[in-house]
Amino acid sequence: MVVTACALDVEAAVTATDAWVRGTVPAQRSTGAFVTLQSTEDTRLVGVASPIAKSAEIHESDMANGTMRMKAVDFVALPAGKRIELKPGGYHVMLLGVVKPLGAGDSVPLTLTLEDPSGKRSTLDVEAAVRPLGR
Ligand SMILES: [Cu+2]
Repeated sequence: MVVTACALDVEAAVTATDAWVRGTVPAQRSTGAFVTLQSTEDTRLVGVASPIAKSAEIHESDMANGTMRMKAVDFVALPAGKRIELKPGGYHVMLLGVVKPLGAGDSVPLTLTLEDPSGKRSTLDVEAAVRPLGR
């Protein structure tokens, strides 16, 4: 699925592809969401929201002393023309307070908030397919 946001007064067009969310088990309240983004102009991903989660944070994973850790970051830079992959082990969206189990066949609406260098914000709606655990 390809979604492109293009506001009339902003030159940047951001394309989102391969959006997916990791499936959950019944008691699980958080999970990761992933998407590949490409912008025609320098842009930043500054926020994410979803109706299936109480909140969402942008996280970055890194290895420290052989352990995978993650921390919240304020944004992900989307340099002009560069494909930026949010993926396991790298940048990802953390969905927190997930309100229902997510399984195969479900899809999760995500609203991405983008900010151009002048600070002007726009949103991009993406539908992310759930990938069952273990794949
Ligand atoms: Cu995370």
